Amino acid sequence: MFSTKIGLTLAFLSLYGLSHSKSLITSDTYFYGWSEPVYPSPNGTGSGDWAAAYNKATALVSQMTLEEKNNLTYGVTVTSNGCAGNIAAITRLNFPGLCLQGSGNGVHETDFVNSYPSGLHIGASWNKSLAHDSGWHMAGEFRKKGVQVALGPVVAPIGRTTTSGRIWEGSASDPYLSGAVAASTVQGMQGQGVISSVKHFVGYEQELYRNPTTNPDNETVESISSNIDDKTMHELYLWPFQDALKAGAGNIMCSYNRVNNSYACQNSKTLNGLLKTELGFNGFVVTDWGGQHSGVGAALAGLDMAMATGKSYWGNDFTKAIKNGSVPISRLDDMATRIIATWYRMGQDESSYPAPGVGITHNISMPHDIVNALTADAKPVLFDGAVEGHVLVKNLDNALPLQSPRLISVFGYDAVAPPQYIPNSKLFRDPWEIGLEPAVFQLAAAAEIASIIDEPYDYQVAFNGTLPVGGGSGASAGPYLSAPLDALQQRAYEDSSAVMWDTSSSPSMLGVMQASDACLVFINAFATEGVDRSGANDDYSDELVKKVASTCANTIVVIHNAGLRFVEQFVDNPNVTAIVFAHLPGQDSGRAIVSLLYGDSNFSGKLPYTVGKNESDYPAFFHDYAVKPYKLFPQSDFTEGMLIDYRHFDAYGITPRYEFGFGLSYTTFAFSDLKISPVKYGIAAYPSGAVEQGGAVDLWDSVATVTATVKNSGSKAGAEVAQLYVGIPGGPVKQLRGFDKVHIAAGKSTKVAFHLTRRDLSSWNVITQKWELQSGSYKIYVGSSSRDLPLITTMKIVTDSGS
Ligand SMILES: *[C@@H]1O[C@H](CO)[C@@H](O)[C@H](O)[C@H]1NC(C)=O
Ligand SMILES: *[C@@H]1O[C@H](CO)[C@@H](O)[C@H](O)[C@H]1NC(C)=O
Ligand SMILES: *[C@@H]1O[C@H](CO)[C@@H](O)[C@H](O)[C@H]1NC(C)=O
Ligand SMILES: *[C@@H]1O[C@H](CO)[C@@H](O)[C@H](O)[C@H]1NC(C)=O
Ligand SMILES: *[C@@H]1O[C@H](CO)[C@@H](O)[C@H](O)[C@H]1NC(C)=O
Ligand SMILES: *[C@@H]1O[C@H](CO)[C@@H](O)[C@H](O)[C@H]1NC(C)=O
Ligand SMILES: *[C@@H]1O[C@H](CO)[C@@H](O)[C@H](O)[C@H]1NC(C)=O
Ligand SMILES: *[C@@H]1O[C@H](CO)[C@@H](O)[C@H](O)[C@H]1NC(C)=O
Ligand SMILES: *[C@@H]1O[C@H](CO)[C@@H](O)[C@H](O)[C@H]1NC(C)=O
Ligand SMILES: *[C@@H]1O[C@H](CO)[C@@H](O)[C@H](O)[C@H]1NC(C)=O
Ligand SMILES: CC(=O)N[C@H]1CO[C@H](CO)[C@@H](O)[C@@H]1O
Repeated sequence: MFSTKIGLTLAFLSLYGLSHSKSLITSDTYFYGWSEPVYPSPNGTGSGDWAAAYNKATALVSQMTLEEKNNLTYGVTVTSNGCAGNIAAITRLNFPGLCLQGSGNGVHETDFVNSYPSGLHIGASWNKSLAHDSGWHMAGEFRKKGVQVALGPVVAPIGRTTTSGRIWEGSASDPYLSGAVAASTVQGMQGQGVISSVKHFVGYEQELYRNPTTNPDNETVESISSNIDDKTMHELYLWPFQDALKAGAGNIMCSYNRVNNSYACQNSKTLNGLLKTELGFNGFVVTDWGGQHSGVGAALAGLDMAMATGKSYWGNDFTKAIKNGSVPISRLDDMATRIIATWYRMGQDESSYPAPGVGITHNISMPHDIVNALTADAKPVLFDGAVEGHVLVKNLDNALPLQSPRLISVFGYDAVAPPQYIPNSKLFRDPWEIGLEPAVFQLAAAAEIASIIDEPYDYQVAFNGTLPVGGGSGASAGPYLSAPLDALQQRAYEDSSAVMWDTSSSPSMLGVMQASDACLVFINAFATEGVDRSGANDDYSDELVKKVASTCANTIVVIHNAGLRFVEQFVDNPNVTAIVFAHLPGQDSGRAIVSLLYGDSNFSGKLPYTVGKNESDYPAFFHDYAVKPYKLFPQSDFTEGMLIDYRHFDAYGITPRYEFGFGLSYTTFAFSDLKISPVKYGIAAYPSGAVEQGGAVDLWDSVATVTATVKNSGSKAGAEVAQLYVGIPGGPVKQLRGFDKVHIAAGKSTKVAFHLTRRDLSSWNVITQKWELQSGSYKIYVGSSSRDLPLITTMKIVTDSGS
């Protein structure tokens, strides 16, 4: 039966001339998964609050010629701006064209814009308002620069592959947290009228083999295939996209990888099926840059726009495919309507919206052309955001906050500003574009090459200065960079205290001044697009910490980490009194850490991933490498299903070093008074509502409300992230299904409420192809982390199909 299905699929694929279909036919024996054909591509319906935009779009598209409609679907190269992608204008109809530009933490590769905390940093803040506000301010800058489509936020990779080079662009190794952050970010960004491109759809979990390569025999090696079962797809990988769609996202970027052996930008099951039918997507799908692998096949499978150019598959030739009937004209009409409707939906037709690319120059010799998008309004969010994403995991005998130290000593390459800093993002440009970049990015470029030709590499540290952001297309550089040592010196000036530093000696040459009240060691863990990390700790940095701790009894370690960083080499050392995961704070890095270290601000961040003790604690620590025996078709079987990160630690009884959701504060919190509202007896097991963007509307109906009291039981004001986990019958031990970050004054209490929706409490039923509430006992846990859950109870649900 399996092979019959494949045979049918293959017949279908070859009928439509999908690229690589020949390879599929000769190599089907090793399939872990195959991708079900879902055709035809559904028209955008304009459901819900998209109706008015669809009416306008239909009217405009009906006036377009074949060539005009076609021109909307592919990128063109322009010299008048430096946008990453451009859609040409249709001047006859007053459509000015579109500028597409990265990324999720600031406007990429341009001047006079801010560099916001990265996705992982926002994830560690567990603060939805912050996600919204930083999205809103950032998008204000995109808008001023004339960007219509901002390429972010990132929800894939989610962190299945622990060392993936792009984990830091997304917010959490958990679908619920990732989805909540993405939804708030989309609302913030689109509130400015900028189209948010939620990426990368779907199953994009490693950099190795993300794109086709050529092997030494000059054969094409296809992209990695993420082979994902249907239940895992819904409950883990699709989940955060669904939240972003519910929040109104106007654009989805399809990813480089294959899903079940079919390229994600021409996979009819994921695009036509999951995205456009099940989730009722009204906007348009754009390829990741260069991610198109067929013309007719991709169009029929649901792709709407090709970037950066349509040269290889669409372009003007696409009109021929329409004329000879390979692609129905209704598909092109739908592509054009989706694109134009999204443009109207965001109000980009208004004359106040800046012209495409007006402020994006790629010529640094033309400063007079540059639009200044900096405003004082963004400052509080840049600073709060930088503060809130720091996570304090060890604080022995209240080593922190520092108590009016007389002398502090500062160590580590990560404490200082880099030797070169060019605000127009040259510093953090794609690592393979070498030139003005400091050497670490050249090292990263070498790593990119090494990863393709299968040689060992070990470049996971940015040695040339503090790390405010990761590398690649998600990088951004602000107007300045507050480095930790600079901010510490400013503090010493204000406090009339002393600071000494040695940030360049190798560990063996380091000496500590005996009179130091505290020794701060700044290290980092670098990651960039294009390369997966070779591990989660490096010997040099570990040695640095150990050497300082060997002579300083109050050693405080700050790690700017673009993903998991192990701390096993020094965590138990009693002289290491405090450890901070500082993530990627953006341009206000230094002043934020100083505010925290000195207690002007309190730590309130929580880990958005699990810190284990060893590589073997994780189900997929390194990228998949399964080329042989498949040779030209690398495969990544997601056999762990739902069990990534804490779900895996729970399932296998592994004790983490620091669990998901963990983080200390300068005060303490106590939880009490758990209450659950009664659930209707005999509630329908399945949703029955209409499908609008985001899926069946009643998936978001509230089924139960859980409340609890959180008390600040310490002596300082602070903020706590109350977390709710649910054990769904038949599912993982527990899954995050609610969180609420609240400020509480010392000694005071506050009530937190979690509204559990039908979706929160359902499992994906692969037979009925619906979300299903389970009849049975649900476990409900509330507390301060995934392993500190003092409030536990059960909630019984009886559905109309159970008893
Ligand atoms: C991939 O294959 C698995 C196993 O056959 C199936 O459950 C899943 O629905 C497929 N997904 C896609 C997107 O084709
Ligand atoms: C899309 O709409 C057009 C025009 O109404 C129609 O001809 C076509 O059949 C529709 N396509 C689908 C898949 O429903
Ligand atoms: C379509 O785009 C091509 C390439 O940019 C351009 O030469 C042509 O004039 C455009 N056609 C129309 C009708 O706008
Ligand atoms: C969440 O972020 C917003 C916006 O930056 C900030 O005003 C608020 O204080 C933060 N909330 C908590 C509880 O930290
Ligand atoms: C590799 O293959 C391409 C096209 O298939 C060909 O143009 C090129 O000359 C080949 N290179 C070598 C080194 O054989
Ligand atoms: C129709 O045109 C497309 C694009 O030029 C081409 O790829 C395809 O082979 C053509 N099909 C037929 C049946 O002529
Ligand atoms: C950049 O602008 C300068 C000054 O107008 C000009 O001389 C130079 O040719 C431009 N460079 C590029 C790459 O366009
Ligand atoms: C960057 O750091 C490396 C390793 O320490 C060093 O070899 C290189 O000279 C540094 N580059 C710059 C520009 O400082
Ligand atoms: C801790 O620091 C003191 C110096 O203050 C040193 O004598 C001692 O050996 C250190 N302990 C460890 C475990 O390194
Ligand atoms: C994990 O365990 C192996 C085998 O004991 C060891 O070689 C490795 O260093 C450990 N990794 C870490 C991060 O401690
Ligand atoms: C954000 C917050 O709660 N900050 C408080 C941190 O604690 C100090 C006292 O140590 C308070 O003054 C801040 O208001």
